[in-house]
Amino acid sequence: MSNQRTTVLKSATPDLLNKNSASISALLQQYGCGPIPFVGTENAFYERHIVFDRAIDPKVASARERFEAFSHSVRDILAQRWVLTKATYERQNAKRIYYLSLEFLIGRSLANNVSNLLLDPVVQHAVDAKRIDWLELIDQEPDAGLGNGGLGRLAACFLDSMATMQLPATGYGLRYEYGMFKQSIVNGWQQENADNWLRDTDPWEIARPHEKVEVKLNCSFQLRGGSFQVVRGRPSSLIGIPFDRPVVGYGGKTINTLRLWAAAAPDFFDFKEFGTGDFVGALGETLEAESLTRVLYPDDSTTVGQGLRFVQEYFLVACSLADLVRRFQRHNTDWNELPEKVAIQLNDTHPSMAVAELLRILLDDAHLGWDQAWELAKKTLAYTNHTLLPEALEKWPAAWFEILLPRHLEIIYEINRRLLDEVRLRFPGDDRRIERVSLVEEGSQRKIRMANLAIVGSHSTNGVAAVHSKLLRTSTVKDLAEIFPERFSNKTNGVTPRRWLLQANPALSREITQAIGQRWITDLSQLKELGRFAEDRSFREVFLASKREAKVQFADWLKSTTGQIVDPDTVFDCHVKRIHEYKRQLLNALRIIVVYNRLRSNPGLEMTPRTFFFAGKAAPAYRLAKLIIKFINNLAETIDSDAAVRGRLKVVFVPEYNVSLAERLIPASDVSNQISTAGYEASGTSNMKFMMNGALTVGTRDGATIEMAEEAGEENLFLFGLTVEQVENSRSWYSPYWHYENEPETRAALDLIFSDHFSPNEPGVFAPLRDVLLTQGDHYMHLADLTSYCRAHEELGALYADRDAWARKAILNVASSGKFSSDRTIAEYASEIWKVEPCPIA
Ligand code: 26W
Repeated sequence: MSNQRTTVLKSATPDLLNKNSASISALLQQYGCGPIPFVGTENAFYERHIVFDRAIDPKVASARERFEAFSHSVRDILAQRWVLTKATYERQNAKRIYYLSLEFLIGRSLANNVSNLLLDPVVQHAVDAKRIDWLELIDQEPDAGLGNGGLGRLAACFLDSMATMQLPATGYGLRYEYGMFKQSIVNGWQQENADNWLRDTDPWEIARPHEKVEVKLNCSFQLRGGSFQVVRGRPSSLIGIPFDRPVVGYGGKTINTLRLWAAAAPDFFDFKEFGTGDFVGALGETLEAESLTRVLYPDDSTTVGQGLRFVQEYFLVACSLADLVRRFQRHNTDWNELPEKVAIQLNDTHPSMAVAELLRILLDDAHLGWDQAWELAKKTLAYTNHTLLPEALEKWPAAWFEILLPRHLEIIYEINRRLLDEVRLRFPGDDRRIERVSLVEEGSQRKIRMANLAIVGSHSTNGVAAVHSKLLRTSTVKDLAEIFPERFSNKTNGVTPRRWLLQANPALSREITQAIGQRWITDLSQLKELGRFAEDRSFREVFLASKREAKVQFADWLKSTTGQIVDPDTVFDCHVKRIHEYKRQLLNALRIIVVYNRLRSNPGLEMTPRTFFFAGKAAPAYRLAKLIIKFINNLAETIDSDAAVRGRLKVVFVPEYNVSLAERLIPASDVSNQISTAGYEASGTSNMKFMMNGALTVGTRDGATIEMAEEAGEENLFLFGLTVEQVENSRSWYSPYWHYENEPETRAALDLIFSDHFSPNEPGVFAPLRDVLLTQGDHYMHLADLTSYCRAHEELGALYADRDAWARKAILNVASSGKFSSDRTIAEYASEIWKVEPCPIA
């Protein structure tokens, strides 16, 4: 760890407030805040909001009303601190971080804010005094599901770390009225339902209409028959209304802001149309503008090339840059200072139009010359890549820029002209190279390569795990990395230990704190102190007991919400993430079928009873992913109705995977499956959450799992399968048929699927699985890894039977998970990319 980074980490660790203080006024005093009017007594802590906001008797308040009142009371406590945070940043004119992301997968906020504000004793007091059902109360809050998966959740973890480390950071995103769709399962199939998460008012957001910004476009839009149509050549504007959400750092010292933009029509009203009686027509304008931020795109793996998404991306960029430039100009007069005062991080290419937009502002609004504008823009911007999948790399038709943003297209062409001139100079005659690095992809339809734009137009490009960063540099954008080698680096992902350990797993957290004190909460490297407790028998016992407590709790929750019954004395073996071929839920299913076959043919076989949990959503248009869900559900049903394996094998597909479900399931897991085809999972972050919570990993050498094994020692994980190099080298000759023909268990598993054993009433429904696993060549090499996966599975089962040995390994995993705190990741971004320092609230 570099010295600089250590400094950022250390100075950023807040002095913990006195956790035992049960008095609000004492806490407020510690925060340096004055008293809150009307909070005379502890009893009035939340009741006053029921009385004054709702004008009802607290005795008759519904659970939802109690949730709102409670949240408002918590907001009261952070409000002054929030104001103070903003005032400090302004006064100090501190260098700011702006994290631009189309996704923030926040989850719930109440329990998180209570915990980060150290309010647990106050809440406990109110809950006891008023006999509140706390679990029912927090259950009233919908998950803020403004993201698809890993990338969106990473953004949320980063916000938590930046606030905890007292870094002056703002998140910028979109206020989708509908978040990630809700998943239900009907006859085994996924069904999507709208996630109307803002149906009831959200206590955490504050609209700031007076800080609205105007976004100018070169065309207009019409909503016709439910689809969005472009009207060319009729310039229009949209208004962005900011909605702010507090981001509470642990210890409650810094409260940063997540600013989400909602689209609205300009304020003017067409009186002429109104006068002629077309009242509805005039209002139509409003409707069309607002539909822009109506819904999150539920696709995490393909760029479906939807025009509305293109406009969403520009809208986020234009609103955020206008806002941050306005703030910069309030305190600075010299544009040359921009990179000293502003660091903008682009979360994937989704906001990469920021390159062209910032140049437009510097050229057209600030009237700088090209060279100066170009240098300033590059120094201000930085880009993170999250995927190597070619189908997920964004490319937008040049024609769309022409219609909507002709000035931006002009700027992009000028960037490209200068880039290609430079490349021609350095590599004379290398036309193929010119073709590859160009920002423009020629073809039947000209396209702009957004990753190339982000790399060329910024000073930093990073991947999210060592192996991913290396592949990015040496393969995906090799030519650009050769031209700008100094721009490339790795920043291995992390997750916030506050949400994912302290709050999600109170039983284990308690034992950790008992053993090593509470410093781990803001300095996760402290967990290494747990290492010596692996040899402590009594610690192993309390460790196993805490795992069992989490399993029982999960089993109870599952029963009460879905009716499914699982046995906490079986191994909880989990595979939870978006459903995608490369993540290989099918490989897991094949392994289960192999085990199923063994038990059926050998009823006396000794085997630790297992419960396999799957959860995850499929992109609505991804047909094979949806078929995989159907297959897992049919597999579950077949196994349930087969007396031969009852009590020894169970498969459960838990619907509606979201942050709250992850918080419940991960602490209850014994085994974490991280089994992507090597080279395809950029990092993974649930792998880290499982590790922290004492699950053992069975996984391939991919993404950050490689680094987890480096930290814990390979002997403490169950790694299997082809490596990145082996996958690459065997591509040309790999044939799934070889495995089908030479491995009896592989063949038997596949034949069982093909025989409609899992679909007796729907013959042929799983035929596409034969295509993908055999006929079409098994691109993700499921069959190549099945045998070694089954072997890892057996070793794992044997170890589980030895409770002591299992506990030892699990404890060593927890002790080795310190690197995977997002605090460490953010410390690296802060010192190596952003060059920002903590700005403690004075
Ligand atoms: C344009 C459609 C689209 C939308 C989202 C394409 C790609 C994405 C994301 C890049 C998908 C994503 O969430 N990637 C995940 O990012 C995590 C955080 O870095 C990594 O841990 C995961 O490995 C990576 O799949």
